[in-house]
Amino acid sequence: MFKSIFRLLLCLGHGMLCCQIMIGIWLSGGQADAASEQPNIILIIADDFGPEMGAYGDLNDLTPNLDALAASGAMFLNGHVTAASCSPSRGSMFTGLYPHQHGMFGLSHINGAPPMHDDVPKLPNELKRLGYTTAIVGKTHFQPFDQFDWDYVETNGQKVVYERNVRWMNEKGFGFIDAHKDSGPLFLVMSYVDPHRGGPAYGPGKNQEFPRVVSGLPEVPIPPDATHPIPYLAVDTPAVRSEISDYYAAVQRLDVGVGEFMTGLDQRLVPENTLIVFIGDHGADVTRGKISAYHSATHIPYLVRWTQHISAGQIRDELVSTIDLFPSFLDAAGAETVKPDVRQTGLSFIDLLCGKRSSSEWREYLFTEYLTHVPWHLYPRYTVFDGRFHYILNIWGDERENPLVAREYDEAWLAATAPGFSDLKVAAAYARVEKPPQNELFDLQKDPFSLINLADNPEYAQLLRQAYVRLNEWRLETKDPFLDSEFLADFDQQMQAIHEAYKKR
Ligand SMILES: [Ca+2]
Repeated sequence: MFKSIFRLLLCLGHGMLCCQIMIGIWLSGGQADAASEQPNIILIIADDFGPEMGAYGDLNDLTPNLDALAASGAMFLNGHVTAASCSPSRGSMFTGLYPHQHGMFGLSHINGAPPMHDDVPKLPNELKRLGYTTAIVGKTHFQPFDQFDWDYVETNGQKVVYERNVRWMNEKGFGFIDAHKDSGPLFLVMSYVDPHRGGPAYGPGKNQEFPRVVSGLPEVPIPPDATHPIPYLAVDTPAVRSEISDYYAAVQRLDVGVGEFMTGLDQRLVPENTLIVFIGDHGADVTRGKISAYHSATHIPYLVRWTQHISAGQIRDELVSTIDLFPSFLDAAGAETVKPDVRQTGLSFIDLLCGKRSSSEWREYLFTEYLTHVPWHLYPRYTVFDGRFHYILNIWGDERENPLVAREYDEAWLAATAPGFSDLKVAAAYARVEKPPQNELFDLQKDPFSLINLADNPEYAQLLRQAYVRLNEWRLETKDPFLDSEFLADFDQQMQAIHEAYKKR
């Protein structure tokens, strides 16, 4: 109770707002009921979505509903996932651990690929312990799924089912809310599939497209010739515009879906008693986005709304990670111990957004990693970002080629690696994707799209050393098993064996 009052008093919305809140507490005799102390928690995840929103300055400006959500609470400018691959990233959301800690190093659906360790903290289980009813609607893509305690998951009796149709998704979410909203606080994950690519399998000649229109949405997809390519592609051709317009059409559909979900949500649950977070699970599926380690790979939209607790219109530049979701949700839910597991290093952004923790007390360095996607994409790399400089350590850099560059379906890749491509700076950046050096260092302030590698520039030698030392400290602190070269060699062999078995199927 002390904690709740303390937090309310410190909320950024001063004056009349705090008066209203205090009156509410007095009217309830100083005993706010359990429901009002424990907000409903709604986590909305978009699949393969970087901050391509109007609110983040995207030139196509196609996200009025997401922008409205951003304006109604806090928008983090420096939100990142832990890894730019679906399963490892999602594992971090639900455990508060980095992939090298939770153990699901790559995609979870390939036979033999490692699942998360049995003993990881599990977000829905912890919230259930605190009285929540839990549900996940849509894409899951993490294992061992059955050890996570969901009260509601849509299945066909054997496995989880979901659709790209955003209205189908919303209908399932509303069904869960309507059935359980009177029985205590809810934890609901809405995990949309857009703007993930869809269609046939990856591979030469099997161009995997972004699905432009699904179930009639969007009603008016952006035309190719009006589309601004995603800026960090740094390539603009008619073919790129055509492909990327399909990505943005999928973003339009996501925006409609989230907008309609928000409308229905606010009709069902009291806004001041409902904490909402919107994130992507990593950047767009284009070169130097998904499945890489660049800033653009892990940078995501990161929005938080909690009406009357978090003042609207906050634009924040702290470095936040998806490992912060776990402690933040437990904090909001009133858990006595915000960090139930010593391995967790996330921070509660509730404290930050309500003024209990100042910006100067927040983290100075943000860490990400990439280990593998499917097992035959193993290429360990680690990054540290201080808000300006982004350092990437490629463990096999200068030694092995990156196995995941054959993006025959990626028009920017095709353009930037074609003979005669004239922008040498951009060509060099794309060449580094295929043959990474051991060290990459970018000044995001001067070079926002990570095109100029400063690692070999003597002027940055000291900064490079410091970044390497800090990164190594983090790997030691978080007990990264890949620090052991024998562990890495054994894992490499295991992954190759899985690949051989997969090819013989
Ligand atoms: Ca994804």
